[in-house]
This record gives sequence, structure tokens and C-alpha cells, in this order.
Amino acid sequence: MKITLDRLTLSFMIVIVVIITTITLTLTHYGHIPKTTHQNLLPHHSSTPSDHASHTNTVEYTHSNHAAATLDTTAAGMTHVSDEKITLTTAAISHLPVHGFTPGLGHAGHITVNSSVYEAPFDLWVTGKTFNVTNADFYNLHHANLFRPDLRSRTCEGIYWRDMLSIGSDTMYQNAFNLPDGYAVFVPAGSPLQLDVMFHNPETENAQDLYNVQGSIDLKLAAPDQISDIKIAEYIRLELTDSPCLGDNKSFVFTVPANTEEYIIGQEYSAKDPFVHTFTQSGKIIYAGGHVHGWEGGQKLDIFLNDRIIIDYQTKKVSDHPFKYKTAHRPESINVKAGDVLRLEATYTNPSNNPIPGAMGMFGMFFAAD
Ligand SMILES: [Cu+2]
Repeated sequence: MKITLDRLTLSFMIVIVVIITTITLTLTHYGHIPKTTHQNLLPHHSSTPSDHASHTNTVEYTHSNHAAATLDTTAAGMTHVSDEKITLTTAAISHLPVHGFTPGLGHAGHITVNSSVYEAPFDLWVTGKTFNVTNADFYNLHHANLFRPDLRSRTCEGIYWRDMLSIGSDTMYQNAFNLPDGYAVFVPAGSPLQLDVMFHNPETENAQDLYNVQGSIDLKLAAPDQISDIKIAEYIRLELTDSPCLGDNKSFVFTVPANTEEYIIGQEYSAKDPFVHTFTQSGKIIYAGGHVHGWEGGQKLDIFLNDRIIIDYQTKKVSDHPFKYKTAHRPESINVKAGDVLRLEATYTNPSNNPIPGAMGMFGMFFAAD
């Protein structure tokens, strides 16, 4: 009799676990694309920090990582607002365990965490920014995006998510940067803004579990008396991918086949690909940067304007640490005309017997129209 009861109890528990797991996997399936829609954008908003904590926060476990990472949503907030600076902070990852890293598993073990959605409390003229991590090293920030959930993507029709600023692990070596004098990114008062940060904690010799990990961005604002002379710069980010515009994690990555000395992606393209941009106005690229995964065999990212190389980003190891790489971001002065076509090519090497499915090649530029 007792055995029967135990079996019943056990069966019941298994069913519950299966249901919970199914729901959790369904809710967390989509990695980069936030669940934010117009319906849960916030109504008129004062700029006090803790107004809108938690209901728009998400933590997303990608692929095979269902380890013991936990989330504290109470920490998310627009933590500082002044005339000179606004700081947006993500929710905290209470515990970010060390995870194994095998090239070939892509983003396994990476965790994405968002801030709440905030409305710009007044017109923002953003002239510079600093990305920060709390309780982690800079390389633990795999990438971060500040985005507008109310605007369509510039690279994919029908997807609501427009990056305003972003940074990659390999560009965090210089986590603060300013646009050249006289330029700013403009965010009108009331625009919704959200910060999304992907963390990872790959196993290395000295890696340790991390606790209360957060990402934040400081937006440096132009002083009111400078605004009349400022030119608007727009951020445009392009990405190489095997699966353009699916609206999930796959849209941002490509696979490097096994046993390839030199794999180049981007040589075949059409104008609709998210790694190709046709300028509709003449103007100038004033600042730009690249992102490739040096730790997964990424070598370089080439930027072409009308099929001529204009920037050649080589990614370099910063130290002996296997995950610390550096890809340049810096001021540029590249004039373009309406109709000019800019596109990307990334080069990876993969001597191993496993394909690398999570490779990336991204380019972000600030463009000021004439
Ligand atoms: Cu990446």
C-alpha cells in the first residue's frame, strides 16, 4: 500500500515538474528580443527611480543553461536623473555560476537581464555614455544594448526593437566614450527606453561564482545651452547572420563550420540582409565600432562602402585571459552619399572538429545626415 502511495506521489511530482519546465522553457525561449510591447509600455512617468520595478524585467536563460542563476528584480531602476546624466540599471542576477565553455555551444550559459522600461523624463541629447558592471569583470558583460521598444528595427522589417547604443565584451576595454563635439543622439521626452545586458561567466583558471551582478549605462547629456548648435546622430547597428530577421537569438549569430582555416561570411548578400545598409541621405559616419568573438576564433571584421574596405577591425587578445579581447571603437569621419551601400564581412578560424554555432560579426555606427 505504501509503495503505491509513493508511486502516486512520485508520478504527481513528475507531472508538476514537467509542466513547470515546459512553461519556463516557453517563456524564456526567445533570447535577444524583449517581451515588451506597446501594451506594457508605461503611462506618463515621473523620473523617480523605483516607480516601475519588476513587471517588465526578464531574465532569459539561453540554450542549455538552466543552472542555478537567480534574479532579483527589485534592483532595476532609473537610478539617477539630472540635467547632466541619466543612469539606467538592470535587474540583478543574484547568483551567476561559473559555467563550462566549449566552442561549439554558442551562447550556452549566457544570461540576459533587462531593466524596466522607462520613459525619457525630458528631451535627451546624449553626447556620451558609460557602460558599467557591478560585482563582475568587464569581460563578464557579453554585450549590452540600450534600445527603444516602440520603434521598428532598422535592419529587420516588422520587428520592434531599435538599438540606440550598444557595446560588446570586446569593446568594453574602453567602456566610456563620447561622440565627437557637436553631435548627440536625440531621444524625445516620453520615449520608452530599456537596457538589455547579456552576462556570461565562463570557466577559466580563476573564475568564481558571481553574486548580485548588474549592468548599467550612464547617458551623458548635453547642457541646455549647447543644444541649439547640436547635430543629431543616429545609431545604426548591422549584424552578420545565417538566419536574418527571425526575431530570436538565431538572428544575431552564424555558424562557423568545423575544420575551417579561414571562414568568411558576408561575401554573398542582398540589400535586405541585416549586414547591409543603403544610406538614404548623404552625411557622415562620426563614430563606429565592431564586435567579433575572438575567444571563438573571430579574427576580424571588414567594413565595405560600395565594395571598398573603409574599416578593418582586427580583434586582439588583451591579456593571457582566454576571454579578454579588444575590438576597436573610435571616432571616424567618413562621408557618404545617398545610395551608398555599406556592408560587413567577418573572418573566423575554427580548427576544431565541432562547428561554432554562436559566432557574431556586428558593426555599430553613429551617422549624422547633412
Ligand atoms: Cu557577441
